[in-house]
This record gives sequence, C-alpha cells and structure tokens, in this order.
Amino acid sequence: MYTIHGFGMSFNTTKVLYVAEELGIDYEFVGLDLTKGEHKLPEHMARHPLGKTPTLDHDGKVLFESATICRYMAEVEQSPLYAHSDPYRRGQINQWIDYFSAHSGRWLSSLLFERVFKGMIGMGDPDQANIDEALGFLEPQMGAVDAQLGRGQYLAGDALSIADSFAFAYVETCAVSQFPLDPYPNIVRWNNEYAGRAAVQRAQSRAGTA
Ligand SMILES: N[C@@H](CCC(=O)N[C@@H](CS)C(=O)NCC(=O)O)C(=O)O
Repeated sequence: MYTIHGFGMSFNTTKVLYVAEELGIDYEFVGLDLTKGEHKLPEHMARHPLGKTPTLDHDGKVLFESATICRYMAEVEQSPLYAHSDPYRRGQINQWIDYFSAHSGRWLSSLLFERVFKGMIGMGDPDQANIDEALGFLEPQMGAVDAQLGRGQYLAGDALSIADSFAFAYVETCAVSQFPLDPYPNIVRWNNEYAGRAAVQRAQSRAGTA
C-alpha cells in the first residue's frame, strides 16, 4: 500500500498524485496543512528530515523528494510510462524530469511564489527583480520545451511518460502566475490535452483542489 503525505496546493505534491493516478495504483493521500505547521509535527519530521512535503510510505519504506517518489512508484509498477525495458527512452524521460526540476520548474516555482504565494501567506508584495530574473530564464527554457513538443506529441517522444505528469504540475501554474503561454503553441496544445486527462481530474479531487 502506498501512502502519500502532501499539501494539495503544491506542485511538488500534485506531480506525485498525477503520476500515481497515471500508474493506476491504489494509494491513500493524507493532506498536511502547511499553513497550520502540520508538516513540522514529530510524525512528519520522522518521514522527512526537514519536514517538507511530499513524502511516500510504501509498506513502511519511506521516501522523500518528489522526483524520486515518481520514479520509484513507476519502477515498482514496472510501468511502460517509465520505459523499464528501454534504457535510452528511460534516459529521455529522466532528462525531462531533471530539466523541469533544474530549469523551467525552478523558475515557474519562483514566479508562483512571487505572484501568488507571497500574498496568500502575508509575505508582502511581489519583488519585481525576482520576477524579472525568473522571466529572463523562463523565456529560452520554455522555448526549448516548445521546440521539443513540436518534435513529438509528448516530452519524451510520441508516447506519454511520467515526465509529462511531472512537467504538467509546473506548467499548469502558468495561468495563476500570469506567465503567458501564447508564444509557445506546442506547450499550449500539450497542456490543454494533459489537463483533460482523467488522471488529472482524479488527482485534483483527491487533493481537494478540483
Ligand atoms: N525538492 C523537494 C521540495 C519539497 C518542498 O520544498 N516542499 C514544500 C512544499 S512545495 C514544503 O514542504 N515546504 C514547507 C517547508 O519547507 O517547511 C521535492 O521535490 O519534493
């Protein structure tokens, strides 16, 4: 049995839920309210050394880091969404997961923090210098994603993979973060298609954000 502890409003949690739903696994989602400090209680500090979310408990085996959790679940399930029998395709899937963690996702996260979360948690006004820095990195990085999605239907070619679920959790925040996707028509096509997937509806309903 898989148990995911997370915060439904966070993309780090939604990427894990999207992957879990795409894999079709049986899991329990336990929401932790970060605004109430539930992630710093001793029982969660035992799951994550810094008390962050999400975490996974798989029959008593505990993991943290969202990318690790996504890969682990897909590996256990021997899923074609993680190409267990094709090392090069698996490399391509990992490449786009890592690309989003290190590049596009990192700066979309910064934009979301400045334009949305700061206001929600009373941390003051958005910092324009931070926004400009994020936009400066995002324009070429999202351009590269758009070019990739012009070469194939999905991030790692013409078949869906866990990289799409992982990346979608970041890209769907563009709407609330006011990052216009109009200059990236292939991302718009992919984003709209992924948003309509049943896995997304199910995950959002489990997370309480549908
Ligand atoms: N690299 C980690 C990031 C985890 C993370 O920073 N989670 C945030 C929510 S998006 C959190 O729990 N923040 C609360 C805190 O840092 O105390 C992952 O991908 O899982």
